[in-house]
Amino acid sequence: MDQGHYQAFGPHLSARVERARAILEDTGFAAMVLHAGTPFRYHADDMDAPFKPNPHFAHWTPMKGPFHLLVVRPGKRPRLIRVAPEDYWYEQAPLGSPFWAGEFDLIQVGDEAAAWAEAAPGEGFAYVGDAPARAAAAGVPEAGLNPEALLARLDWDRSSKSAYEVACIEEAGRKAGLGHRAAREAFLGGASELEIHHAYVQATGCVDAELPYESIVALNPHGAILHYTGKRTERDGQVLLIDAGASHLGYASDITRTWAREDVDPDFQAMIEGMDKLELELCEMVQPGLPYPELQLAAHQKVADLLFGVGVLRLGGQEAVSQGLTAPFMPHGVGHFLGIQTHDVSGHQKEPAGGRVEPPAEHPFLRTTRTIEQGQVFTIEPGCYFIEMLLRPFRSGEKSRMFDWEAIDRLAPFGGVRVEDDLLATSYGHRNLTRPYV
Ligand SMILES: [Mn+2]
Repeated sequence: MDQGHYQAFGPHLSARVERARAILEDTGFAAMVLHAGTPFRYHADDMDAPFKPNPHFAHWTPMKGPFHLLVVRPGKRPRLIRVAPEDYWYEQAPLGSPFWAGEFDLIQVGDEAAAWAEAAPGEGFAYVGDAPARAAAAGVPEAGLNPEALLARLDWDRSSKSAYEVACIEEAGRKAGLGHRAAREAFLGGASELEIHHAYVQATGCVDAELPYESIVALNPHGAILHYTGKRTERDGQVLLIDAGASHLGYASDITRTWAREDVDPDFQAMIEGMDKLELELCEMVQPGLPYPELQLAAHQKVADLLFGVGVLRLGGQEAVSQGLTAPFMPHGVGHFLGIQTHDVSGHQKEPAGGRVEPPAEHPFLRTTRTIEQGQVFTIEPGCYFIEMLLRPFRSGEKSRMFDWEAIDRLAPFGGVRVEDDLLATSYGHRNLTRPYV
């Protein structure tokens, strides 16, 4: 990563400090403690799940690991209390001198109790984290434990990305792009899903636990299982649907590509090419002021035309959408906010203070109902699948004749198609953060 990226951290943190001052004042708190979090331990086990920090903590610092506390008090430098135990079971890498450390009043302690003693919360404090009982015991008043009004404001702020955050997401996209290209080579060489997955992680330089989500590596009909994570060992697929991202300094990328070998059914090949084209057309629509749900409606109309073009539907355009004919083929939302979380917060939030805008009744899985604004980062990911449980109700009855069932049964063994990129909304329109890399 270039030096400019590191330099962008200072303004990112200054913005956090400035925003926190306004938010604390508006919500009536004197200070807040952001908690990195507590490892999640499996029930009746002595093992923890892979640790993910509290995203509100990660918004301030890319410091890894649990238990750290960040004390934010207007007028003072943010105080970062790092818990660095002596331990021989797990690696305790020394902090070193990361580029971000100079922005904090940083101290290190040996355990969680010492961190809380250093934080010394009291009257007027708010706490944001997964251990409210621990925070209350340390002195955070009841009204300050994950207060809804404060969380709504913090969530809303996270939907507008700083230049530093955009650079992190783009770097995560560059890494994922390396993985996607290696995965494609492995697929074309006849590899199994597991081998393709290994090619992916090798090329990104990430172990599985560092990926922002469990990769979907689906050959043939597995592509129609939307969150297929099986990675079975069948090889020589004709179609690969791969949905995989990477992480950089706590920020995620999220990319999907669908590749086919030359011996695939030409109509399925046409679906892949058509999906790629329509996805780029949806990306072209992105600009400030556009309500995100319009992308969902446009995606359905374009998918209708695609299915009509390859002969799967006997009707295209808005007429097909109105009759609900595309619903079984694209049963998910066209995208979601992206950032520290793969499905980032506040997609349904009405305003900074909170509230919720529900998605349209016909599109219950649409993850953002916001109007596009400069600084937002989100995915665009139209798809089209042959999912028997969703198609079955149409096989008989009035609407059955709108479908070419011979074509559907011929194409279903190839699974489905999805194409996904990560978009930044800019003042002039948008920038595609992932296309340059795969
Ligand atoms: Mn996605």
